[in-house]
Amino acid sequence: MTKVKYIPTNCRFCGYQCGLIAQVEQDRAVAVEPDPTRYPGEERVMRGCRRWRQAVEVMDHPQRVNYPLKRVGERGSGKWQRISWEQALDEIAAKLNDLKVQYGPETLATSIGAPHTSYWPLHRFMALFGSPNNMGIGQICWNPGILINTLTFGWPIDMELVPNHTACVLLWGVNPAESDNSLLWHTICEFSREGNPLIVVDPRRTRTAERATLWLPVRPGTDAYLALGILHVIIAEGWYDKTFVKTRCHGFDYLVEHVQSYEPSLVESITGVEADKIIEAARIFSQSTPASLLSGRGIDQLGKNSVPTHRALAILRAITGNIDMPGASHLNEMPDFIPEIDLELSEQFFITYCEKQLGKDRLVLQSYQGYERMRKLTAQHAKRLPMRYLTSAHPNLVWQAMITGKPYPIRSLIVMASNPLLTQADTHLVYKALQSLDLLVVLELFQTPTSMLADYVLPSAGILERPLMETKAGTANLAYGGQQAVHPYYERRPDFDFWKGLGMRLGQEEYWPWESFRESLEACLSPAGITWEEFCETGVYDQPNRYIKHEEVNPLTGKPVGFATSSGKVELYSEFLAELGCDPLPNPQPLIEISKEYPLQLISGARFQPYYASSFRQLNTLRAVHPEPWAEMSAVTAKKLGLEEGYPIWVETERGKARFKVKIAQMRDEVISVEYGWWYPEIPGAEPILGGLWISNANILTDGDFDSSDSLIGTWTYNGLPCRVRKV
Ligand SMILES: Nc1nc2c(c(=O)[nH]1)N[C@H]1C(S)=C(S)[C@@H](COP(=O)(O)OP(=O)(O)OC[C@H]3O[C@@H](n4cnc5c(=O)[nH]c(N)nc54)[C@H](O)[C@@H]3O)O[C@H]1N2
Ligand SMILES: Nc1nc2c(c(=O)[nH]1)N[C@H]1C(S)=C(S)[C@@H](COP(=O)(O)OP(=O)(O)OC[C@H]3O[C@@H](n4cnc5c(=O)[nH]c(N)nc54)[C@H](O)[C@@H]3O)O[C@H]1N2
Ligand code: SF4
Ligand SMILES: [Mo]
Repeated sequence: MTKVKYIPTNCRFCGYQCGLIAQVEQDRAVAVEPDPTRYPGEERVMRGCRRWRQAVEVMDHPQRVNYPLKRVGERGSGKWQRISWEQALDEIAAKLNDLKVQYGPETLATSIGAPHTSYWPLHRFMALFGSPNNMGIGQICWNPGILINTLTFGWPIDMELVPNHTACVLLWGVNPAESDNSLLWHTICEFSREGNPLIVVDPRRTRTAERATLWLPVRPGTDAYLALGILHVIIAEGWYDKTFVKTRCHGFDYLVEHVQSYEPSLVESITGVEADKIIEAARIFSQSTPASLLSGRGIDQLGKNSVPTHRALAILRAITGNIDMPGASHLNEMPDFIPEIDLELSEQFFITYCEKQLGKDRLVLQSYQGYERMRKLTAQHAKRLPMRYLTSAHPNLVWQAMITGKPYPIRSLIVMASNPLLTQADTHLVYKALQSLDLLVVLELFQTPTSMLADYVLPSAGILERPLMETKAGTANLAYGGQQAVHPYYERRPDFDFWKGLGMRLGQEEYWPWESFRESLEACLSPAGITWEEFCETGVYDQPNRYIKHEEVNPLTGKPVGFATSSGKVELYSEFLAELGCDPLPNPQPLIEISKEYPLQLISGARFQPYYASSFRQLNTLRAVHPEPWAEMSAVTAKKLGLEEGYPIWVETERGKARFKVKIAQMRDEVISVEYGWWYPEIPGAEPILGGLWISNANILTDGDFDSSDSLIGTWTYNGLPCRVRKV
């Protein structure tokens, strides 16, 4: 009789890593069930999620990559030869060595995406190899909030929603109903069911906005005006927290003067949000204590307007006294375990590569100099941000360097857990860049349009096959994860093994002391005083939050510690930015104007279930739920364009065109919202089709141009792009 084991493990189809129990027979997973005893400890999360049920199907899916593959024939021809891991690693290491000798270490770039896997082994390898050219999506995901909150409050903050305590929730450019089937979303649902004030700022009446007591359908890209309008009302009415402003905020007088002109009527004319709704939002948010604010990609992807919007929202939190208050927000702490920055080794080695960072002379924050400046602030409270995400290369400059060889040649790329042909801006540019390379290596679970162009595709161990430990990149004292349920199937390996294997071949032996990924995680946890087994039991390491830390007394000075900023206070007026010659107060930047030719505004990538970016289109069960890509528009807009629900259309921008089906939705008029990440794994995977890459891919329509992106962080624009629509 075969022995059946039930192993506590985790889902890995999104960042939450919910607890699962895997039923395992002879080292094969045969079934999975939610494990509500482990993180996140909530049955509702998994009940509402379709993905985890596919865990067993994914293990043996016919399109999984199971063995190391080497390209034979032309790039993209779809002809592969199976080779051993040893051969793959030897050949890749040798080629990288040759390229390094010829062009310098900066000739190697890497590409990462959303947090699908542990990225620190890649960062560690790159630090030791000597290249600054890791690119990700930080400029339009995560970094704007992290950097702006740090320079305003001295460290990143998390929003908090505490049942029966939080009095108001404001969701700004975020749609957890589709993007975040987490405990937070279920708590928001309950909060709104109980009749509490929920304000949602979004051009679309999303499933999140449907629950709102007040929906502000802002014109895409004009959020900074709206936030300044709300600040204007709060200040004019005297609705701010006078004690907190007086004792803990810097530059209130400048702010008062700055927001004076943002009268609700003016703001209405720019944002399209009615003046009385602006006043109502200001009143509710400021008069409810504690009030909680969460923002999302809606404002992280506004090009030059992302920074002023984040700054205005940080100020809104501050003058209403919602900083480091239970039920409003928590100013995070450094981890007890080894923080990401030390795993990366980036501090130790950055001198060897920071000079080569592309675009460093323009980027005030998202650069090594920027990092150094921020570190001077956070060091006051003995904190260090992770370096590699916050200094990652601007993708547009990397693609250009591949194609033109300027300012120096980038001849090789290793792609891990990302699919840049679908998820980076300007697919034509990315395609041209990938085609130009001497070496393209892709670490993947599945064949994707990106991997189809590779020289080597290496099989990664995914869900159920590898240990997990995620942290908020070392910006908080929280880690979660657990053990693998089975050994990797076929010849798949954890991504860590690839980086270690390559490092061992390239002179990095002393920096890879751990036998396995699991051993490295164990070492990482040890300063926190917990073993790997203890960690796996609950699936989480965290500590009770401390609040109002700015009032704690420093025993050396006898004074409150305040905030780790230039002034020691919350910087409404940013001395830090002023010193760098940047706007110390939030100033909205000119919008990308629509024209006669492109009269509509495009949102290129709002989230939707059951997919995650370009992932999961190959899973039939999920595909049946959502078989085709939609372009949403209001009934008024559709009528004006002569369209009806279900019509196939081309959405066009200056960059190109992509095909979608019309879906009538409640949203602002004159706005089109297309789904992103669409390709067709069922279509043959060779050139020129590349899995249907060129049909409905939203990033054919976008542009990540460096010079027109924001000069602090390098944020480009995904929301509010001029576009037009044509019937197919
Ligand atoms: N137009 C537009 N573009 C956008 C956005 C937008 O809103 N609009 N959003 C941007 C944002 S915020 C993000 S985060 C990015 C997301 O961009 P990506 O992270 O590139 O998106 P995914 O499609 O999730 O690609 C992940 C790939 O990793 C593979 N994978 C999963 N787990 C593992 C693993 O453990 N190891 C390895 N080696 N591979 C694994 C999956 O099979 C999948 O092919 O897209 C960005 N692009
Ligand atoms: N199902 C699913 N879940 C995901 C992902 C996925 O691809 N699919 N991706 C994951 C990743 S990588 C991320 S970063 C998160 C993102 O999570 P969210 O931030 O929730 O993601 P989005 O849906 O892109 O954006 C939120 C909202 O911003 C609105 N918006 C667009 N333009 C504007 C604007 O100009 N102003 C304002 N105020 N709002 C605007 C959109 O209509 C959208 O409803 O989700 C994660 N979860
Ligand atoms: S929310 Fe769903 S997809 Fe994400 S980890 Fe949990 S079960 Fe998996
Ligand atoms: Mo993201």
